[in-house]
Amino acid sequence: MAETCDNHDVVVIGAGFAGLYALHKLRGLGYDVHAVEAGSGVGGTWYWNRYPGARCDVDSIDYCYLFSPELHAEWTWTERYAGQPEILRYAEHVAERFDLLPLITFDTRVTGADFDSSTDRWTVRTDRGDEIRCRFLITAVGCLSAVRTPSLPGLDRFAGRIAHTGRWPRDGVDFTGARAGVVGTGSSGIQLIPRIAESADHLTVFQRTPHYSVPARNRPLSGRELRSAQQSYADAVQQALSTSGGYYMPPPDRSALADPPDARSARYERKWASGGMEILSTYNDLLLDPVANDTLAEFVRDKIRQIVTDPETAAALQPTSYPIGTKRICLDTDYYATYNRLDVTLVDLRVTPIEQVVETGVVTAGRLHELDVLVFATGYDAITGPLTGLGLRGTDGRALAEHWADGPQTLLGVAVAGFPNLFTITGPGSPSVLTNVIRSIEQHVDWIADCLEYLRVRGATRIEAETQAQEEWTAQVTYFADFTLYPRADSWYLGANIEGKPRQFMPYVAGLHTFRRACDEVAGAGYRGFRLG
Ligand code: N01
Repeated sequence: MAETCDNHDVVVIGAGFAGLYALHKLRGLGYDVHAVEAGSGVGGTWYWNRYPGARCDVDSIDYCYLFSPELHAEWTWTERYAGQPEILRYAEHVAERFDLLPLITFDTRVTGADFDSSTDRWTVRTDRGDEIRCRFLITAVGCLSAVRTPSLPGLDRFAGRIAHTGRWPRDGVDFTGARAGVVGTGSSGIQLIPRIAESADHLTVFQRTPHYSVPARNRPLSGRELRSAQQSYADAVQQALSTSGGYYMPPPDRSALADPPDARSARYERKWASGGMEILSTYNDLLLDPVANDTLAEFVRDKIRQIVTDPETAAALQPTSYPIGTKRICLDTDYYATYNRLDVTLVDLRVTPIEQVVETGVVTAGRLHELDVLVFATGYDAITGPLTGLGLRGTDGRALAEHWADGPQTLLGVAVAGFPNLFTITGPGSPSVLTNVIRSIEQHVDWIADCLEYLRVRGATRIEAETQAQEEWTAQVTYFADFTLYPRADSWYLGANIEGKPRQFMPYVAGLHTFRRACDEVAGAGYRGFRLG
C-alpha cells in the first residue's frame, strides 16, 4: 500500500535492533517516526540469517538492550550464546512489548532518497512506489546486510538449489541425503558446516582462505547465572559506558612476551577450555605486536593439527597469511573435528581454484564435485554496502556511492557532509562491529535523539557535518587503526573482500568508551563540526 503521509518527523530505514530502538526512543520524545523494512518481520540480521547453526558470538546476557530495566529483568535467555531463533524471538518480543509494529511498513525496500534544501526535508522512495517525506532520515541498515555472491562462471546453469547464509530461505533447506557444497569458511560457514555435515549424504567445503576458529563452548545458562545477570543491570550499564567493547572482558595485564612459553600456553589452554572470543584478550598486545600475535596463532594452528587427523587437510585448514584476530575470529562447535568425517571433503581453492559451475556441480582444476545444493557463505559488502545501496543523493545531486568512491568519509560514523539531516547508525567510522553492536546502537541512537532535541529547542530544521570535521574524523579512524595489526589482513573491515572497493579500515578501533567521549564532547560543544540551520 502506498504511504501517503507527508509529515513524518523521522523516517528510519530498517527494523533490526537499531531501527527498533530508534523507533522506541524517538516516539517516546514525541516525534512522529516511521520505519520502512525490507523483510516481512523485525530482527534485521537475525531475520535474514536463518541458516542452521546461526548463533551470536557475544554472550546472550550481554547481547541485549539495556534501555529498559524492566525488559532486562523479564527476558530469560537459555544458552550462553543465543541461537538465531531465540534472538529473533527477543526482537519480536521487543517490538510487541513496546508497541512498535504499527510504526513499521514491512516488505518494502528503500530505493532512493533526495534532500530538498528549500524545505529541509528528505523524500524517500520505495520499491512499492511510495514517496515518504520526513525532516530527518535515519539509516538502521546494519553493517552486514548487503550479501555478496561471487559471480562464478556458469553459476546460472546449476540445476540444484542455491542458498546464501545471509538470505536463508524462510522454508529452510533440506540437506537430508543431499550432496551439499559450501563456498566460504568465515563465521557463517564455520557455524553452518558441522550442521550440514550431520544430515547431508556428502559435504564438500570450498575454502579459499582458512580462518582462525576457537571453540564457542556453548551451553545452557544456569538459573543462577541468569538471575545474577538480571540483577546486575546497573553493572551492565556501567560497563556499557566504561569499556572498550561495551561489555565486561577481563582486562589483560601484560604482554604475551612477558610470560615464558609454558606459562603462556597454560593461559591459552584455559581460554581455549572456557571458549569464546576472550582468548584474544589473554594478553594486551595480541592485536598490536606481530610476534605476540603469532604465539596465539601458533597455539591455534597446533590445536588444528591435534584435532584433524589427515595431515594434508590439517595443513590446509591452518591460517598463516594474516595475524589472528585481524579477520573476525570465529567461534565454532566441532568445526575442525567435522573434517575427520569420511563424508566431508575439503577443497583448497588456493591449490585447485573453482573453474566453473556446471549443471551438476562445481568444477575445480578439471574435477567435477557433483552437488544437489550449493551454499554461499561468502559474506557481505560490509559497512558501506548497506548504505550505498539505498540510493541516497546529497545536496549536490551525487549519490553516496560517488561521494565514497575513494573510501567512506563520515563525522563520528553518524553523519556525512553533503547529506543534511541524515544519521547513519553504526556507520563507517564508528566502533560498530568491533564492539557488542547493541551497545554501539544504543549509544548512537541516544546521541541522535539528544541532537534532535537540541535542534528542536533552537527551532533549527537542518544539521550537516562540515567537510573539514569529517576529514579530520576519518583521518583519526585510520590513524588509530594503523597502530594495530588489523590493516595486515585482507578483511571485510577494510573492504578487501570486494573487488574494486577502496582499501580503508572502516571501524573505529579505539573503543566504545573513547568513542562515546568524542561524541559527547562534540555535543557538549554545541555540535562542533556540524553546521546548523
Ligand atoms: O563472511 P566472511 P561471513 N570464492 O566475509 C569466502 C559476522 N557473523 O558471512 O577469506 C571462494 O567472513 C571468503 O574467503 P576469503 C561476523 O562479524 C557473525 O562468514 O575472502 N571463497 C571467506 O572464507 C563475520 O566476520 C556470526 O579468501 C570466497 C568467506 O567466503 C561477518 O558476519 C555469524 C569467495 C566469507 O567470509 C561475516 O561473516 C556469522 C570466492 N569467490 C557472521 N568469495 C556470529 O555471531 C568469498 N569467499 C558467530
